[in-house]
Formats: sequence, structure tokens, C-alpha cells
Amino acid sequence: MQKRLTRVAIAIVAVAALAGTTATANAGSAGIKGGLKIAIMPKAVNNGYFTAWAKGGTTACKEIGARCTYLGPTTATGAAQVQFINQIIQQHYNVLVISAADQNAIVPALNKAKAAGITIVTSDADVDASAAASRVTAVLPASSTRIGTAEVDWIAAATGGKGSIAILSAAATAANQNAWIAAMGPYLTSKYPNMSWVGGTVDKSVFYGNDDATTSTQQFDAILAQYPNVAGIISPTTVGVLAAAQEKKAKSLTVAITGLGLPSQMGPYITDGTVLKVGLWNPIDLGYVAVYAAAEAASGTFKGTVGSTFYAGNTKKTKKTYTVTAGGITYLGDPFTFDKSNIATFAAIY
Ligand code: RAM
Repeated sequence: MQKRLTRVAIAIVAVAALAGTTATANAGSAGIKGGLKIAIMPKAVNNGYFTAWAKGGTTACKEIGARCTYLGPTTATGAAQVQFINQIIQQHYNVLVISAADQNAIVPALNKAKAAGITIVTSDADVDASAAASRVTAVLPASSTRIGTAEVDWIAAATGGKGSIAILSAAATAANQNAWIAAMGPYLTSKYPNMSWVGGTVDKSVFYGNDDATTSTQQFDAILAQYPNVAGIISPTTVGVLAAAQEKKAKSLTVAITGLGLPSQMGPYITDGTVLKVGLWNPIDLGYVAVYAAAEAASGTFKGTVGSTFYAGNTKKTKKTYTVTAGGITYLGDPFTFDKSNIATFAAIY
């Protein structure tokens, strides 16, 4: 499975390189209107994870003949995103692909955008389930259970299945991190009898770095100050896990670290043994698939109802069909695990 997906990832990068040289937009792909004006909005633009996500989205835009803009705030908050959502309404975009920094705060602005005729797809981080009608579908990496439990298994591997664990998350408002953390709680308790949560329960063991490097480092330090015997820290954010690895190395600490890390950023820390393993899906693929979903919805060929399908890819080899599951969610596939054996291969891609 992993090998096959790696080949897909490499194929998509190759397509991106080709598209980059083509410059002008294609006439459009089967069933997709040409000339769509698409906004791709991350939680924050200054985050390498979203740079990769936008790279995939931009590749898709070229393939379908759309005009794409990557825009968003420099701080990952709902309030900051709302200003950009208002901007895309004023500028008459047809499509918005967005990773929600705040599952609730952006909903009124999204509903305003929808009322203005903008087709919305969330990707990476969804809005709250109660606001599912504001978007056509959410294109997410994998089920929360799959991602959350994998992270617990990684920290167990790094700690020998013993000791107390803390979480260094992004923000309390982020639906994706919250869903993964919710899945970690009962899994750790049932699968690893010699492991526990530093605060007694998973909810009381979470620190928030706001997807900001400085705040993440401060919160990492706060975990160690409050729980000097902490055995491991799970950071389900690329910003947090990088800050944790850097701080562990700088201070020669022994606490085990894992989480969702960008291989290009985590490579040095896995190679030198600071971190045993981390994992992630391919954010390039995630952005690519989300743009296809949104463009088909804006073209009237995809409705986003549960069980409905859309495709991504413009050649026989890359074209793949995706099916919407419960809650209007479409999944990309299982996350990859990176360790010393494969980190260099992935680091070269994203
Ligand atoms: C950060 C963001 C993003 C999340 C990744 C793993 O870059 O919080 O939403 O999916 O980490």
C-alpha cells in the first residue's frame, strides 16, 4: 500500500513539473468548466505543510484550466481567515478550497460566500459537523481514528510502551487536531496498560502552540516544566512537532517525540535519532484532490451527497475516483510512517 501510494506521490510531482512548464491553462478536464476562479486558503500561509498542499492544488488548477490564487493569513485563526473569505466574495471567486483554522468562527463568512454563489470545499481541517451544509465536501487525509491511533502507536514505539504522555497541539479551535486527539484518548488507555496521560485524561493533557513556532516551543517547555517526568509528547501538527524536535535537540532532552511531521522538515531529526518516527499523508495529493472535488462541484457534475463520487487526475494513470462518506467527508488514504529507513525518499517529495 505504502509503495503504491509513494509511486502516486512521485507521479503527481512529475505532473506538477510538467504543468509548470506548460504555463498556460489547459482547455479543461472532462466535465469541468474551464476558467474557474479558485481561491486556495490555508490556515496560515507561512506553514510548509500548506505550501505543499497549495502545490497540489495549483497543479490541479493548471490541469483543469482554472485560475488559482493561494491566499490567507499569517496567523492560523478564524478571525484572520474571515477577512480573506470576505475578500474572495468581493472579488467574485467561483470556488474556495479552505482548511478551517477555526471550525466555528469562519462558518458565518462561509455561508455568506455560499450565498454569493461560491462553491466551497474544506480540506485538511473541516468546519464543525453542524455546519456541514456550508461546504460541498471535506477532503480529509484519513479517518480520525486511523490518524489518532497511529500517533499513539508511534509514541509507544519510542517510549517502549511506558510512561505518561502529553500532547502539543495546534489550536483548541481546529477540528482536525481535536478529532485526532479524541481518538488517541481511549486507544492509549485500552492498548497500552503501562502508559497514561500526564493530566489523568487526554483532554487535560493538551497544550496549544497555535501552529506558531515560538508559541509551540514555549508550550513544549511548559509541558516539561509542569510534568518533568513526561515520557513522551505527541504533536499532531507539523509546526508543533518540528518545534518539539528542535527544542529536544537544543536542550539534549530525553523525552520521546512523535506526531504529524513534514518529512522535509523532520528529516534531520529522524536521521540523527532525536525522533524515532513521525507520520503524515501527502499534502500535495490532498490539495490536488480537493481542487478537483471543488471544480466538479462548481461545474454541476458533483453534488457532495453521501455515496456520490468525483474524480481527480487527468491521465489514465493518475485518474482516481473518490467517494463521499458519512458526514460529507472524502478521505485520501492512510498516513505514511517515516523513520530512518524511508525519510530521505519522502523528504525529497514534501
Ligand atoms: C499543521 C496544520 C494542519 C495539519 C498538519 C498535520 O500544518 O495544523 O492543519 O493537518 O499540521
